[in-house]
Amino acid sequence: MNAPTMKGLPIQAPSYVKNAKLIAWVAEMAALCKPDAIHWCDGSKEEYDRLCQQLVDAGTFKKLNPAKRPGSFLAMSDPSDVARVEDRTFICSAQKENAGPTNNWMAPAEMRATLQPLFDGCMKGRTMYVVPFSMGPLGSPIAHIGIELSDSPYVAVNMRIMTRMGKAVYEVLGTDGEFVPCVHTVGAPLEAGQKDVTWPCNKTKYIVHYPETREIWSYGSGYGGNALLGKKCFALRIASNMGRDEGWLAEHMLILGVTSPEGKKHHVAAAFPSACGKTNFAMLIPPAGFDGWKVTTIGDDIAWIKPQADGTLRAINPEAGYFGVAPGTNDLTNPNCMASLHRDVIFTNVALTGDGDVWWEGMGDAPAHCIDWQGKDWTPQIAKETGAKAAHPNARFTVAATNNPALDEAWDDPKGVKIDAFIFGGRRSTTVPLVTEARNWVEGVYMAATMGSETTAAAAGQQGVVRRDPFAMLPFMGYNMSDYFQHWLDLGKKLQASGAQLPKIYTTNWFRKGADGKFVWPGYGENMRVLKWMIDRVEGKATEGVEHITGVSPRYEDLNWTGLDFSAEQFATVTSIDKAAWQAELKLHTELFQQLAHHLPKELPETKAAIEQRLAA
Ligand code: SAT
Ligand code: MN
Repeated sequence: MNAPTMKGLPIQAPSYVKNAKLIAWVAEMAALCKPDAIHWCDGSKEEYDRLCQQLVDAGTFKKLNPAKRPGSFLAMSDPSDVARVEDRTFICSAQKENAGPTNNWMAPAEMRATLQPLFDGCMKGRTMYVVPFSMGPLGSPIAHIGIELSDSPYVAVNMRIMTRMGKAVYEVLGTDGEFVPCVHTVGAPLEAGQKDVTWPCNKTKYIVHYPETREIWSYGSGYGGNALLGKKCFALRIASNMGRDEGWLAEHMLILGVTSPEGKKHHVAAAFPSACGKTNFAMLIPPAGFDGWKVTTIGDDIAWIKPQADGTLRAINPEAGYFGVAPGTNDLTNPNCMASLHRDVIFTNVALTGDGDVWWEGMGDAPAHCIDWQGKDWTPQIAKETGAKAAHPNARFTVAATNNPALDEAWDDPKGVKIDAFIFGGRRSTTVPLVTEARNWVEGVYMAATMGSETTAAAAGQQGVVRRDPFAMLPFMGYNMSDYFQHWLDLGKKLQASGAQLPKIYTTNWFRKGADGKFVWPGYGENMRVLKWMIDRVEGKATEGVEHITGVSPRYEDLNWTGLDFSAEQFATVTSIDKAAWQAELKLHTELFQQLAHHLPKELPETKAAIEQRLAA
């Protein structure tokens, strides 16, 4: 057999790469994308340092003051490339109804014909990085391997933090192991002699998934989930398809451990839409009145959850780092996160201070002057006059999980951790109470399926609009949403049949506002008060609480208030059920069910009818 070639030149795969399918695929993609060179990433520190220096030389990275932030860099993106592009994200299943009404769809053949000319020569003048990565602990039975080809060194270094990236992946892959092929280009080929820009990207963007063939093709963006393809594209959109076919769950959930003063440990998986404080909840520090309680982080964004023979669910964090929202993070809201960011961090779109450090809105006192995320002068006075933000609202940090002082000792355990409870939390200024426990699995699935949330800066487009965000998965669902609801219901039945105690399901809303338009619930570490109530319920220790139309909520006296000044009136403001608001809310559930009518499990309208009856009573 002839060696695969690029522009007639043989592909020089390193000797430790032995997977023939991989080598042939790289050759095929190189022939299409026509890069000037191919770099097979080995994941070493030396390689990381070299690529970071290259990014500094190119002007993409600024090296931060090593006395203030050792080993850290700041990237400022193109102002047009700052968030996920949901309207440019496609699920290209063979049948349109398998993508479902919540996804953009195009027939695979048509999409391939669209992408072919865009990818033809798209890497000219650039290097194609071959990035081998494992989602989940290397070799874990729950883990899966991906290979990302990208012409962005920014992507290569971020992937080294966000995943288990490097040479060892090839050993797991062997000669004939399976991998998910992920191709990414910024879509900005360079003609001979053309000078590069610091953040190459293209106005045209396509984030494309082929669920049947488990492929990802991404064009035109260098930012976050558009470009770091292990994250939302693989670990959620493609993995949700794998999970459906193989009987497991790929969820937009953090995973945390809670240890009581007696040393008893529980694990909770919690789904919140993007930029709704997931990282804060995953790193929560228990407040006054919770001496001896400890919260530890297994994951901050994504959970892969597999049912076991004994009817329990075990979860791993497929990622190895955090790509978290910087603005609003400070020593009060999330001290563990701030401590994680002392060194070896890649910041994107925060502000640069005069002493070579970073700043963002909500970090603390504003500097007298800094350079904003667009490279312009920023002062508090300019901000007052123009409203200019120093950091983009979706500015991010990329940091290794091992930087987190609250990292759980089992975070890298290939077996994962046993899940005792699920939380689904929307961002709602009205209607939805602070916390509700579902009376059973079906009711929990109903509450998760009908969850609404106000949109945030994590996605391009208008902010603050309420939209239905089932399971906080709306932008990340890789197949028909109603089939996904069915998958959850089926799993519940299966676990129940095995006689195991099902995890309890909760909904939370930290974001209710008072008449003055301000948040009433203090949130952050104080969320421990709600978490403790859940754990007590799981343990069968808590009082009965109060039963209402959608489930069970605690009474004021059911929570521990030591160390917090929060009155019964304030508690009523965040827990009250407003009949008129719920009548309006249920109309929106009806609209959602109309939209999702194809394959909608009958249990959901049945549950809705029961809620309506309770509301009318
Ligand atoms: O998809 S990103 O990782 O860019 C951001 C998010 O939605 O959490
Ligand atoms: Mn997320």
